[in-house]
Amino acid sequence: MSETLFEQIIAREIPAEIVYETETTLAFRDIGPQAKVHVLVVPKTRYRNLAALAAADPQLLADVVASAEKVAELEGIKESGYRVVFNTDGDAGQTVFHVHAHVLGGEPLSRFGA
Ligand code: IU
Repeated sequence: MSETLFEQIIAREIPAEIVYETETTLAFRDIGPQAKVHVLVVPKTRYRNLAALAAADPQLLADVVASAEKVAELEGIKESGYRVVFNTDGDAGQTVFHVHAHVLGGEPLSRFGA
């Protein structure tokens, strides 16, 4: 049994619109986009959040960051600029406890806040 739906997406057990894949990462469109471009990049190995990933496997974190940049390039937003977000726990609204980078862009983004 998978820990989160993201394992099932990685295993191709449930569909997702995949935009990029490497040996260690998978990128797919968010089902509830918060910007014109909203893609999630996940490591294929599950860690609960950014800090856990960074502590356990810094190379894998670097792979996620490199994949996020590649997604920006593929989506045509590398030059205009984009945002990479890792939500962590309650107040940040993390709902899926398989670390993922949100890659957001394609339009001017509002600043951070509540
Ligand atoms: P969060 O950082 O944990 O809040 O982000 C989880 C995201 O995963 C959220 O933006 C959802 O819309 C998105 N998502 C998805 O794209 N596909 C899914 O099957 C599930 C969640 I579950």
